[in-house]
Amino acid sequence: MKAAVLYERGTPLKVEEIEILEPRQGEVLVRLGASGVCHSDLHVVNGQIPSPLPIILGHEAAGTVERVGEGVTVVKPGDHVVLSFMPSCGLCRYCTTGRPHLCDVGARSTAAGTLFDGTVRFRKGDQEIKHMSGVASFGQYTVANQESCIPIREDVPFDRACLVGCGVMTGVGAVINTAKVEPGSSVVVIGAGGVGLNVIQGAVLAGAEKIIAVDMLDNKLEMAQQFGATHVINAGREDPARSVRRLTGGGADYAFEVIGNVKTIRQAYDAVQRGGTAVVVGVAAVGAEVGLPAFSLPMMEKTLKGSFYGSTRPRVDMPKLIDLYLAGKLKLDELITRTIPLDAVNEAFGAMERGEVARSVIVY
Ligand code: COD
Ligand code: ZN
Ligand code: ZN
Repeated sequence: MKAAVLYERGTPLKVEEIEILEPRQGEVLVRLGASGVCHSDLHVVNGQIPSPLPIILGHEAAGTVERVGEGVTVVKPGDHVVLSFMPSCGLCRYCTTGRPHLCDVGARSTAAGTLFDGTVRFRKGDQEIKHMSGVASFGQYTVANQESCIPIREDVPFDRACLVGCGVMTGVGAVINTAKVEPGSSVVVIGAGGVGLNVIQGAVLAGAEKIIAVDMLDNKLEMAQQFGATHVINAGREDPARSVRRLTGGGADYAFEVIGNVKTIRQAYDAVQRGGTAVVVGVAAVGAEVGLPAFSLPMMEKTLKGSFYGSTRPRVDMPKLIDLYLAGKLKLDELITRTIPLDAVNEAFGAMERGEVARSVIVY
């Protein structure tokens, strides 16, 4: 099959023919329909997210089950699926306490770039190729653990459905699952990119009253308004924390950092009022540290909290998000700036770096 392989950090992906092996016990061969290009894919290319190499990137995907290995019970050939980029074993301490996105087994195998059994299903000659997050969707097919396969209804196009696999779940879930924003709250979203726009529409779903979007680019702030932001701040022209305090009369109830930058994490913390919660969605470089005024943690009872993958319970949340889309209550069409062939994946990284797109989506 054709796939895009990262051989060396800081180099373009190589789109080439590679060998894909049959699914083994508990595994599923998926014919990919579409894959979003997310900033985390680029983070792996430039080394900000460490990963083994060579690897097939792509972690925001949907497709059709082609064949299943022995013992697969959750899907059958022909089923449409979204792929979860954190396969959850169902048995570890996190899975059994309702936090499948923190699964021990999933964390280990995704860090290793393998499936659950510690091996891979991609090869080029004698060389093994790793799987990003058990999804590896920058290719025509993939083999995934059945634990990654989330069945969905068939009346939603793959280029929409794939977005639920990362950006939409990560953003909407940060609001609904991680922060549990209450109706009437004031919410600040720092970074109105592919994920930040979904934090904004999550805040709309939660019934937030003020939704303040912060970005450096006016085109992103226009999109933010389209997704439900009631106010916008261009961080290149205004100090975000100060403008937020002015707009909210002292600070917001919630702030979300959706960039992965220590400076904007601090801005999120400063933007919340007494009793407020700052939620960090963006992943900063390994080793980066954030300084905080320590007195304000107890004295202002502020909370600083991380959110990974929107604290997703994929089998419940992902079909629900698709239902919301088909009911006209969640925007997916508007997230897709471009649909592209696999060969254009490197150009999609360029467009992302230049801030031109919410999402480029590879359609197979
Ligand atoms: N102030 C304000 N806005 C800024 C600043 C700044 N200093 N710097 C950048 N921005 C804006 C950009 O203009 C852009 O609009 C936005 O921030 C970033 O958006 P994108 O589209 O480039 O990136 P996303 O939305 O696709 O991804 C953002 C993440 C934070 C999710 C991602 O980069 C990340 O940290 N991923 C790891 C987290 C994770 O959960 N990974 C697993 C799979 S995603
Ligand atoms: Zn992603
Ligand atoms: Zn588990």
